[in-house]
Amino acid sequence: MKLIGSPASPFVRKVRVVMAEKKLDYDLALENVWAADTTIQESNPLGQVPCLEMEDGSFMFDSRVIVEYLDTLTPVGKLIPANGRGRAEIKCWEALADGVLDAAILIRLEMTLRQPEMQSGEWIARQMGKVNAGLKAMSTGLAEAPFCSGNHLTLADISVVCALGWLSFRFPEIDWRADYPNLLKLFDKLSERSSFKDSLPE
Ligand code: GSF
Repeated sequence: MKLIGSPASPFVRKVRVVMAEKKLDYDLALENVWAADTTIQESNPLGQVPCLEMEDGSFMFDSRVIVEYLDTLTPVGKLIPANGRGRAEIKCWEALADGVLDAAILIRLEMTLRQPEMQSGEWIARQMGKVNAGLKAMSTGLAEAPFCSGNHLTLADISVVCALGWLSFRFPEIDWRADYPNLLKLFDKLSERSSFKDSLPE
C-alpha cells in the first residue's frame, strides 16, 4: 500500500498512527496539495490527502474510510469495535476530533490565503467557537478515564491526540494544555508511543 500525504496533515497522521499501531507496512509518498504542479486529483478528485493507493492501483479516501478499512486488515490492535453502540461511540469521537480540525483548518486558510482586508472576523469567530466547544466536549467526555472509550487504546484516542497535536503545531495560542489537564494527561501518555513519536507534524 502507498499512502499519499503530507507531514503536517493531522488526517494523514491519524492514518500513519493507525498503520503503526496495527503493524501494517506501507510506503509514504509525500505530496504538497497546495503546489501548482500537484497531481493529487489523479488519485483523489477532491484534491486532498490522505489518499491510499491499493495494490491493484485503485485509490481510497478520506481518512475515516482509510482507517476503518485498515482496522479490518488484521486483528492486531483492534481500534474500532465491530458493531453496535461501542462502534458508534468511537466514530463519534473521531467525528468530533476531525470536526475540530476542519474548523481550525478553515481559520488557518482564511488567515493565510486571504488578504487581511478580505478576512471575515465573523467567520473566524464562528469556527473558533467550534474549536473551543469541541475541546470542551473532548475534555468532558474523557473526564478522568484512562482512555476516551473503554480501557484500552482505540481510534477515539488516536483521533483526539492527532487533533491536539496539530492545534499545538499551528495554533500554539490555543492553550488547551492549561484549560484541560485531563486532555494533556492523555496526550502525554500517547505521545510516548512510537506510533506518535514517528509521525510528529513538521
Ligand atoms: C480531510 C482531509 C484534509 O482536509 C479526511 O481525509 O479526513 N475529511 C478529510 N486534507 C487537507 C490537508 S490537511 O490540512 O490535513 C487537504 O488535503 N487540503 C487540500 C484541499 O484542497 O482541501
